[in-house]
Amino acid sequence: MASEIHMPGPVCLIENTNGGLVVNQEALKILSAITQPVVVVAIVGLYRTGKSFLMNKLAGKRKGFSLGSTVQSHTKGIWMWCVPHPQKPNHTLVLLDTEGLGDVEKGDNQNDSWIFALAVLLSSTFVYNSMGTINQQAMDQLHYVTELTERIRAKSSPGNSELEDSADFVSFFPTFVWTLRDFSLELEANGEPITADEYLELSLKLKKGTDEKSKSFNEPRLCIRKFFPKKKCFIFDRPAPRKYLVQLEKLQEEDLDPEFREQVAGFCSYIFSHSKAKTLSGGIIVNGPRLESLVLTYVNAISSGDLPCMENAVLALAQIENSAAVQKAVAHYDQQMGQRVKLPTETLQELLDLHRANEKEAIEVFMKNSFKDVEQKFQKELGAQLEAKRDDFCKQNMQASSDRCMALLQDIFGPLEEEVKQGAFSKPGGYRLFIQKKQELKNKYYQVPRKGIQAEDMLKKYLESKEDVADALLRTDQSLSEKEKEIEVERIKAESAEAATKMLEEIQKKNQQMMEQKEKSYQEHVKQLTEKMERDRAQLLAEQERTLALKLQEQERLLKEGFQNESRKLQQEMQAIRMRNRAPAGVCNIL
Ligand SMILES: Nc1nc2c(ncn2[C@@H]2O[C@H](COP(=O)(O)OP(=O)(O)OP(=O)(O)O)[C@@H](O)[C@H]2O)c(=O)[nH]1
Ligand SMILES: [Mg+2]
Repeated sequence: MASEIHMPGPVCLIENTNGGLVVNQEALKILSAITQPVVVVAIVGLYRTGKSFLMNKLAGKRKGFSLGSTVQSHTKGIWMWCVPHPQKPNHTLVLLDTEGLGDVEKGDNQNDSWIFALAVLLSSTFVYNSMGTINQQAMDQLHYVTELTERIRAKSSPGNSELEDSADFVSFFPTFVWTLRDFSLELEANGEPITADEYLELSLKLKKGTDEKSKSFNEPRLCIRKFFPKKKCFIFDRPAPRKYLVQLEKLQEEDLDPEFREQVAGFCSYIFSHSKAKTLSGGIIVNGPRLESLVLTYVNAISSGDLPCMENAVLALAQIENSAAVQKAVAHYDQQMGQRVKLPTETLQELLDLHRANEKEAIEVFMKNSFKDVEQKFQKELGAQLEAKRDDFCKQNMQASSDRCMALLQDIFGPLEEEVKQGAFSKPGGYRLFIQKKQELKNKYYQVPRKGIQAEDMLKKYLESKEDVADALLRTDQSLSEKEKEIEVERIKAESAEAATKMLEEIQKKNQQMMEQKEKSYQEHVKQLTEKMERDRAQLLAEQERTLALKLQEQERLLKEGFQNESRKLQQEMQAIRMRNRAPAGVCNIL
C-alpha cells in the first residue's frame, strides 16, 4: 500500500510574482511522490471572504492556510495542502487555496482570470465562495466564468470552432459548489422553505428580454449552467460576533456559532463523500505526478502567452507516461526472458516461442500503462526494441551453442586426435579403423543433449578442418587398392555434398521461422492495439453519453423557461459532439 502523505502545512504551488505565474519546485516534488489518486478541491472568490478559513476546515485543522485579519488581500498565488483523504481509503485530498479575486490594490485583473481558470482546470471540485446572498454583485463578480471560453481551449486542433470547443468543457470541468458566507436571509420562495440548492437554481434563472441589461444579467448565469451542469450550494451563518471575526482561528471550535459549525460539518461531509478523484478525458485518473504535469503544462502555456489547452495537457502527460510504459514493458521482457531462457536452446523455434510469450506480456504491460499514443509512436518504439532484443537473443543463442559445441568437440574428438598424432592409424587397415572410430565419436556427439542450433554446423566445420588427416591416412593405407581409394574419395565427396544440402535446408528453415515470427509479432501488436482502441472508444462513448445527458437536461430546462435561442445553441453543441462520433480509424496501416 502506498504510504500516506504527511504535510504539516500548506506550501505555495503557483507563485504570483510581479504579475507572472511561477511554479514552485518544492510543491511539485511533494506531488511527484503521491501515487494515490487525488481528489482536488479548489476554492476561488473575492478577496477577504473567508476562503482560507474554510479550506482549513476541510483539512481538519484550525490553522494551516494563513488568514489575514486586515482588509488587505492575504493569500497570494495558489497554495496547496495535501492530506490523507478522511473518507476515501487510498486517496489523497489536495486542497488548493487561491488568491482572492478583485483586490483593487493589485490593479491588474489579468492574473485573477488566470487564477480562476487554473483552479477550474486543476480541480475536480471547484468551490466558488462569496459573501452574503446571490445578488447581482455576486453574479457580476463571476464574470471570470464568462471569460473561460477565451482563457481555456479544450481541443488543440485549430479547426475546432469555439462552439465545439466549449461543448467539450463539460466533460473536463469540475463539479461546481457555491459557498455563501454570512448568509442572513431565510431560505424561502413564495413563503415556502427551500433548500440551498433550490436557492441556487432560482438565482440562476434567466431574465426575458433582448436588451443589454437582460443580456448582461443572463450571461454569467448561462455560462455557469452550461459549463457546470453539476452544481451544489451551501450557506453559512456568520461564524462569530463581529469583534471575534478578526481572530477566528484563535477561537475554540465550541466558541463558534453552533449553526455555523453544523453548516461547516455539512459542507465538509458533502465534499468528503461526493468529491471525485480528478479524472481526465479517457478515464485517466489523476495522481500526484499527473497533477504535477498538468500544473506545469498549464502554467507554461500561460507564461508563454498561449491559452492552456486541456487536450494538450493530456497529450503532454501521455508523452511522459508512454515513454515510461515502453521502459516498463521492455524491463518486463528482459526480466522474464532472463528467468525463462536457458541458452543455448535446443532449437530456434524453442527460443522464438519463449520470445513470443514474453513479447505478448510486454505488449500487455505497455497497453496497460499507456494512453493516447498518437500514431502509435511509442508502440512502434516498443516493437523496434523488442525486435532488436529478439535478434540479440538469437545471436547470443548461436554464440552459446557454438561455444558449447566447440568444447564438446574438443572433449570427444581430442583423444582421437592424440591417437592419430601417435601414429595409431598409420598402418595397413588404419584408415578403416580411423573412419570407424570417427563414426563412433560422431554418434557420441549426437547423443549429447542441448548442443543448440549450431550443432551440425560446428561438427561439419570441425570435420572439414580434419579432412587432410583422413586424406593422408587414406592415401598411405597400403591395405587398400587404388580402386578402393577412388571409391572412398567419391563417397566422401557425396557425403559432404549431402551435408551441404542439409545445411542449406537448415538455413532456409531458420529464415522461414524468423519470417513467421515477425508476422506473429505484428499480429500480436495489431490484436492488442485493436482491443485497446475498442476499450478506449467504449470509454469515450460512455463519457460523451454522460455529457450529452447533462446537456440535454439543461437544454430542456431552457426550453421550458422559454429561451428558444439558448436552447438551440445547446442543441448545436450536442450535435457537434455527436458528429465527432465517427467510426474509429482502422488499425491495419497504423503500425
Ligand atoms: N464575516 C466573516 N469573516 C470570516 C469568515 N470566515 C473567516 N472570516 C474572517 O475573515 C478574515 C479573512 O479570512 P481569510 O480566510 O483569510 O479570507 P480569504 O478569503 O482567504 O482572504 P484572501 O486570501 O485575502 O483572499 C479573517 O479575519 C477571518 O477570521 C466568515 O465566514 N465570515
Ligand atoms: Mg486566503
